[in-house]
Amino acid sequence: MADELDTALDRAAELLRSARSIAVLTGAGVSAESGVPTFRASDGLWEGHRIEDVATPFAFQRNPRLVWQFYNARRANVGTVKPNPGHHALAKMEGRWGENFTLVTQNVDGLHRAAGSRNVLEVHGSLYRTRCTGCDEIADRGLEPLGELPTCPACSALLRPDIVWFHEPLPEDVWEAAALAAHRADVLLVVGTSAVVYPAANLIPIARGVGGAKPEPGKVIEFNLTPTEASELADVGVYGPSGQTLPRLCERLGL
Ligand code: BV8
Ligand code: ZN
Repeated sequence: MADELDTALDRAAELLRSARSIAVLTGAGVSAESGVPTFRASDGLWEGHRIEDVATPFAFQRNPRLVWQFYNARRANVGTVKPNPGHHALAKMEGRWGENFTLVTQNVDGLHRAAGSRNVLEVHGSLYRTRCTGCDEIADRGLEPLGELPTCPACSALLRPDIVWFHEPLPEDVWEAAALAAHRADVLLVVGTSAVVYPAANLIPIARGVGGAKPEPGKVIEFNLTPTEASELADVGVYGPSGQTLPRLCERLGL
């Protein structure tokens, strides 16, 4: 098995050496080794909740107290964790490619920025931010516990997490930038995502230039524990914990 992983890492490094522009799509798996639970655990529950009960606008309308309980618990968890070597490896790669390196994350835990990544597109929002249901004010509130039903200091309306729930559109400008980065990418790294949530998962066919949208199809390299929905679109599959495989990739790149 080890030599299969070595071969995949060699191939991945070879593709990256000649890459001018790189995009990355990360999901919960890149934060797993930091102690942040992933979404699709075996029981289909998410921290003991059904997604419909805590991550949709209807859930918030129906029971904002439960939704805030869920998000305050995740904010508290993220306050106790730190980036793992996988996050740091991606920050190192950005140092090498500069503004030709765009990191698109579905994660809301802020760990990429904490590891030093700068060009980060949070397509599903962030646990650090709240949005006002009255005046739309968006504020970074750190990870301090927010009360059971936090209200807006400006207009006293109920605050909500600045998170994209299911059935909600992604922030237009962030999505446009992510799709452009994938379109321009010579190589897309797909790290720690089951690639089942849309439109984020569309970045993979966009990077490949499906439908002849690109003169040269981009190469896709998957970093995961196991093959996923994205695997058939991947040129290379690097299977192992990303906290170990990404640093080994950086070693091969001399970073
Ligand atoms: C939209 C914020 C339309 C919440 C999230 C049917 C009904 C309703 C909707 C739909 C439907 N069919 C399709 C849809 C659309 C829906 C969707 O895609 N649903 C899926 C589930 C079928 N999408 C939406 O609703 C989107 N909005 O479509 O709006 C619209 C358009 C215009 C105008 C109005 C409306 C919104 C999607 C965003 C939802 N919000 N997050 C929160 O986080 O609190 S999504 C949620 O899932 C997280 O963001 C998470 O990142 C994301 C994806 O999950 P993953 O990150 O991939 O995590 P997962 O656990 O699944 O996988 C972990 C992977 O890591 C695994 O592969 C594992 O093997 C690997 N791994 C584990 N450990 C490691 C590892 N890999 C490496 N190393 C390790 N150590
Ligand atoms: Zn307000």
